[in-house]
Amino acid sequence: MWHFHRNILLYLCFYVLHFTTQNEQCDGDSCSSDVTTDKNDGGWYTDFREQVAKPGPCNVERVEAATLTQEDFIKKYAYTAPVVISGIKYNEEFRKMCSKQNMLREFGSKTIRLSSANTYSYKKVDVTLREYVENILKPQSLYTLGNETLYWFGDNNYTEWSDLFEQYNQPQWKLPKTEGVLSFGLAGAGTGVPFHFHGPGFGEVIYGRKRWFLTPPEQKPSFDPDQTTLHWLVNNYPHLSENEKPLECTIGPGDLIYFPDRWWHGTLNIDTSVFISTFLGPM
Ligand SMILES: O=C(O)CCC(=O)C(=O)O
Repeated sequence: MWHFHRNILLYLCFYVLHFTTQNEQCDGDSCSSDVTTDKNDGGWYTDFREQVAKPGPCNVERVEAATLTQEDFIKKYAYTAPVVISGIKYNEEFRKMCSKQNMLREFGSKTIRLSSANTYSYKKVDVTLREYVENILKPQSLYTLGNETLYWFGDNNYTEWSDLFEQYNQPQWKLPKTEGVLSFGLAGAGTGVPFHFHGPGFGEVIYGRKRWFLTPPEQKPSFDPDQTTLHWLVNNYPHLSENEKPLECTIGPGDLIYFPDRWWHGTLNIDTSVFISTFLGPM
């Protein structure tokens, strides 16, 4: 009888411990415990057993949206350093539109184009949003190659999805002579895009959490372009010296990350995540 009660007690302790600590997990010295999974997850719930990777430390500079002027953005970050801007409040309507229920109701039968989650995104597959959500959107397995993992990010049809895109307010900080092109996505826990680079841009998480890794243009990270970010995190990251480690930050709803031109970046979704990037290109 005592064994029976003891087992129940141990089981309860495990659950209490798990639920009080799961948003404070981190790798490294400082935790991203301030970035938590919002209880209001828009229906994109991620069970803790599906969280195959943890949030990490945040050593990218963080500033409050309300205190960052356009002038400071240009002076301190636009051409030189990434920054995480917190407290973005102007996309609440867009956020409501991205709830699972609303997206399936409004866009479930529309076609989306999935890309393989490797650096050069070769493979493209067209499916309906409903098919993706019900049958393809899954936590990443450590053993699946990036080029065998299908990820929805970009290749958006702005005409068919105009109701959604028109609702998104682009970041208020501007780079002279550039304009933003939007790229919207939804992906499972543990998925992400391995290291790559292109022009400057912003990434915003609408639901879920996303861990970003960044290195300057001259510091190419060591990675296999066909392996997933999760594979890199488990197999390469722990062996990096402090000098080789990328900058990183885990961002959640209300955070916006900016990456300058040609900075290497890789991403890893901690939860099932809805996200949107604004790529800045010449006008
Ligand atoms: O959000 C992601 O997972 C990919 C974002 C990205 O790589 C980009 O914005 O260039």
